[in-house]
Amino acid sequence: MKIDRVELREIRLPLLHFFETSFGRTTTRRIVLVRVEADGATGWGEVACGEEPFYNYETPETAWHILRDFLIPWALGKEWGSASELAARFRPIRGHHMAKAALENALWDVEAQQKGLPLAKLMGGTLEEIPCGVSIGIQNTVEELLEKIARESAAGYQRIKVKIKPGWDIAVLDRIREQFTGIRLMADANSAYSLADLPHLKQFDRFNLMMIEQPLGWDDIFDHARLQREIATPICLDESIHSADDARKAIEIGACKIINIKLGRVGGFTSACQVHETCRGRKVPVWCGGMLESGIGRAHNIALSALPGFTLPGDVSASRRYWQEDIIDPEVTVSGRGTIRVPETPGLGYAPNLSRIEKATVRKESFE
Ligand code: OSB
Ligand code: MG
Repeated sequence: MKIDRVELREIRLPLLHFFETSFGRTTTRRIVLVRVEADGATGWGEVACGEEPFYNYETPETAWHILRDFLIPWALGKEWGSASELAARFRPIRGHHMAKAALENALWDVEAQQKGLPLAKLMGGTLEEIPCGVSIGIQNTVEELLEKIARESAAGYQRIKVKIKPGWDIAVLDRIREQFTGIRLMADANSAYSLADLPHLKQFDRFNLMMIEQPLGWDDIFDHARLQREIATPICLDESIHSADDARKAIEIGACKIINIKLGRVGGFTSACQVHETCRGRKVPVWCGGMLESGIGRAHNIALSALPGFTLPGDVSASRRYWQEDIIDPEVTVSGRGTIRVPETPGLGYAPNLSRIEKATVRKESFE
């Protein structure tokens, strides 16, 4: 594949409802999209970072810089045998995984089209439909949260994840379990606690959670291993796993029993498949995380979720939970059993809607 042209654009998409985590509230997404033209085919990728450097250090601005000044010049005009070669080429740049993933994943889209394969199949995906959960942010009141849980459970979603932080945790989980005894429930702290909170964190064991996600430091595995020895609830790591090596080390020291794989956080499909292999070989279940993606990132997440080790419901859910109108056709829909069908057409399996993308665009730059 020879990359003839790359286009960067930033779009703004207002969320239907604000999304709040322990690190802050998002109301409108700023999303950098990457469009790659190679051998007459067009591939799309999405930078998954947040607006502010709170989940990790990347922002739309840092991603634009790294793409414009390094990744795109390195990729442009060259012949690539496979998109996985881009991952190898990008290795000298430390970090900036979400910027790298957007370009690499766009080339995977091209490769899948050229090979006439759905992206999921190209990655080794075996599932025909993927199990879906939802991630529900911190709300203004507990009543609003309970209403949302009722609605999503009734819609068929297979597990509910709630965001927690000090002051929005034990009492909230008590209320949830009072009303929803049997649901599959988990909690995501996004690094809101420390080992000093150990007595507090031990109380979580009474809620029968499937797992607690990233309770401690965003860059920690050591303290998580300490914590996992003290609590029965399985720990799932998100923020602190950036590679298959990170996953191996975390599993070996007992820092987690489950791993959330995000394409952006680990640097793209090549790395995500390696993390998946590492976990599968050690019988550690994985699931696909989300970053409030538009349809393009969502389509990539669906393809990843089709790999056989993705045995737990992920955070990949219907477009209409986020957007008035998604930027792909058809939009992502979820069955009454809480599943998404994996597309069987070549490439992404969803068509980017160019006029909607154009309308949402606030800046654009082309590279030939
Ligand atoms: O920690 O999984 C997370 C959203 C933004 C940043 C971090 C996280 C999340 C989510 C939302 O939980 C998942 C989604 O619905 O896309
Ligand atoms: Mg998380």
